[in-house]
Amino acid sequence: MTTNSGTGGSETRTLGVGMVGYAFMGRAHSHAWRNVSAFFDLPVRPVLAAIAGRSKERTEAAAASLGWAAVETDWRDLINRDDVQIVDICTPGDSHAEIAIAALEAGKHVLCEKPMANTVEEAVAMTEAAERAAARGVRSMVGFNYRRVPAVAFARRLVAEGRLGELRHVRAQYLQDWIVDPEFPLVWRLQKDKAGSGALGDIGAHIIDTAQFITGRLITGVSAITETFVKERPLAEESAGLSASSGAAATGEVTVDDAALFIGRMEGGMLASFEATRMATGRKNALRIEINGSLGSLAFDFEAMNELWFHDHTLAGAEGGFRRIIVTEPDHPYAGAWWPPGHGLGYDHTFTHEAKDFLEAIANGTDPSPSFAEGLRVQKVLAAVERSAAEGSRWTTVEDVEENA
Ligand code: SOE
Repeated sequence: MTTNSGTGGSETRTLGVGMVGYAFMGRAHSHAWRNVSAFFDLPVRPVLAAIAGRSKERTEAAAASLGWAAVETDWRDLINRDDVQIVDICTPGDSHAEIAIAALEAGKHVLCEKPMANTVEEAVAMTEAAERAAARGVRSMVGFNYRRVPAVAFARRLVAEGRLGELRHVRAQYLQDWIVDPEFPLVWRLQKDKAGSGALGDIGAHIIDTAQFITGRLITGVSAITETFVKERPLAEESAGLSASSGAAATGEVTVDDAALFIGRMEGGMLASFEATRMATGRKNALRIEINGSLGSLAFDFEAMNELWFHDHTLAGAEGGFRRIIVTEPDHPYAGAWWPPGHGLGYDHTFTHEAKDFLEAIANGTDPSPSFAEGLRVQKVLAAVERSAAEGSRWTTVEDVEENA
């Protein structure tokens, strides 16, 4: 951590951030690092020190538009910079393990995008590296940003306060439609070697984490089906030039799932159902979750992310029913730092909240959540889903995955 003398004798501690990758997630994270100190009163201030990407030209352009001070074309040079104390990994999953482990060993705090890794083996190695690093005061966290939606964090609070009573059901969905068109190209998210899995790891991981986060219960076993509806797609621009011959449009095989559905059991006797799909026409980013308990229920849909629906089953029947809570009050999680009640937040705020929580944990010397160990647990559920689907929906427990990892 560096200490800079501010004006007027006041001192501001700063932490240099080095980010790897600059596409969608890189842009979202840059925005968060830039504005977090303006809205939250933090013990440390992040500095956008350097950004890494393979193409010098594109990385320089990204640095200029996103506000990064320096550019590296090799992530190894980024993690070795003296002005970088936090490494923020926003690359496809196939590079997470290598970068995260090297950064932790170099003594850098690590924020890693989800899903944490492409395999359980990688996630185990990352978790072991994180535990060794934590013993030296080096922190790590997985970027499950939807935990930081105020309504989701508030749902967890209501559950923890016992307002739902004994928990019985989780019904979770993550519905998108951005690859419905069969002409949509074979981008990295549709390639198993780069992304690990398809809708399952990309968006299914979010609902697994969200369900476990709100309820405080882990998923213990699953029975799953997956499907790839569009099996061949035009090659994406960067690879098309390599294999297109004669003028005929080159296509490639989609090696991941378009949709993954599974039922599961959670700790404490809960039953759960999950659906992750990129083929739900008309649904753009519908992360939805409903939880039913003996004393009430909660329902959330990210497409109306400032709202949480709560049914209090202790009220007389005539007064019962779901009521809408607009989660923008000063005593709602995160909300007080922003606008007056009713002036809603958006997707970008979830990343700002993530940056805030990570910076506070580093400054206060506490372990941030979701830890790499929590990310590993999600990874094991993803593996259980894949294994179950490959074996005709056979019931598969997290323990099965641990035994034959
Ligand atoms: C693409 O499906 C994607 O960008 C995910 O990768 C993100 O994690 C999710 O927040 C939105 O959708």
